Amino acid sequence: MSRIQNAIVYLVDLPIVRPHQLSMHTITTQTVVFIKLTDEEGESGWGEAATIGGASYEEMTPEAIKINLEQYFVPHLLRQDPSSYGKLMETLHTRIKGNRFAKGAVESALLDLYGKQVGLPVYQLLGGKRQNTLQTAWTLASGDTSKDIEEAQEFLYQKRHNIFKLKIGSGNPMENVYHVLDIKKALGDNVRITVDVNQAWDEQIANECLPFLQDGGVAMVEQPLPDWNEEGMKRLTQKFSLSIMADESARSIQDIFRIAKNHSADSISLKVPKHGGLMETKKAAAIAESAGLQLYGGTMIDTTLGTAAAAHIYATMPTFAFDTELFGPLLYQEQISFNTIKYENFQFRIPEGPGLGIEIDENKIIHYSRKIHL
Ligand code: MUC
Ligand code: MG
Repeated sequence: MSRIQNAIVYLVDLPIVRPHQLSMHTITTQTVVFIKLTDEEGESGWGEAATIGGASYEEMTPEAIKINLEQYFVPHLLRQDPSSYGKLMETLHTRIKGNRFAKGAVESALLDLYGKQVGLPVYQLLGGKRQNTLQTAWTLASGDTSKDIEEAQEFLYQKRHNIFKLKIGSGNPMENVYHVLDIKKALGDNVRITVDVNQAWDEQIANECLPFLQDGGVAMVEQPLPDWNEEGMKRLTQKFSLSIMADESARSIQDIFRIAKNHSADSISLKVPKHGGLMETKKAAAIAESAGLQLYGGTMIDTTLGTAAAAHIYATMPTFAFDTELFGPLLYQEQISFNTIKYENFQFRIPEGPGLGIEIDENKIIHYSRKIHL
């Protein structure tokens, strides 16, 4: 088997189509770290770590991910055989603390490379695909009610999305509740509306706002409380019938085990970077499933590459009660790949391999790479 001969890491700032407002940050360009592993035959495998707002979403900044990949990960990868991806990841998990986003990027690159070497799609390496398409939500986050309604109506008309997630962590909580209810009323009963608070409320605000959202037909609320407030999340889970979803509080598989054991959420948002790779994501889903928690196929607003990585692992899993939100590629002004992911009939198609099935446009990545050296 051809061994890894070279590794290169890019830090890339990619413009998006409109500002995307979260509780802690408004995204105008999305920063993504790419790693390319090349074998002795010249075949290459790619992985990415997309982050949101520097250090505002996760402790790991993109700059730190790049340096850590170069300094601490690459030495473990050079001259190694990508077919031992499981063992290689085990070495990284033992030798390097934390760094889940970086681990996720490396594992994707290893799987992409190995899949290309043996001519198989990644989903085939990880259990085989259970479905060819997955339904996917769009996030309305322009910060403006009428713009959001217009955007959603356009996507409904195009049959692109009929599930909409609203970011409501920024600004006055009650005004945001009315913003949600106005959108729900305007879009009618055939759409699913969910909300993401991104940790912005305390328990008292949650207790004030959630009855209105529940009565207004909102299906699920993502991370209403800060990630540390598991007791509060548990009380909300017991009190309300709409699904309380853990996102930022459900990072490691140990977090998910604790949430499952204490039933401190009804549902879990999965994300490949958050858990530290595709295989960890599958473990996370199994732990959640064992406690009857509902699953959601989340995103870090990944490019076509990260979206493909998520799609390959999600395709091998059981049902997603809340479907997925793999809309990332649609938010970027330009794609970093020659091929793209197909969205039609409210579904997107799992990319076919070999590897992740994404042909990277390296010149595009170089074009958007940050020019200042750290
Ligand atoms: C999050 O918290 O879910 C995913 C989609 C989106 O709009 O924001 C991200 C992060
Ligand atoms: Mg979230």
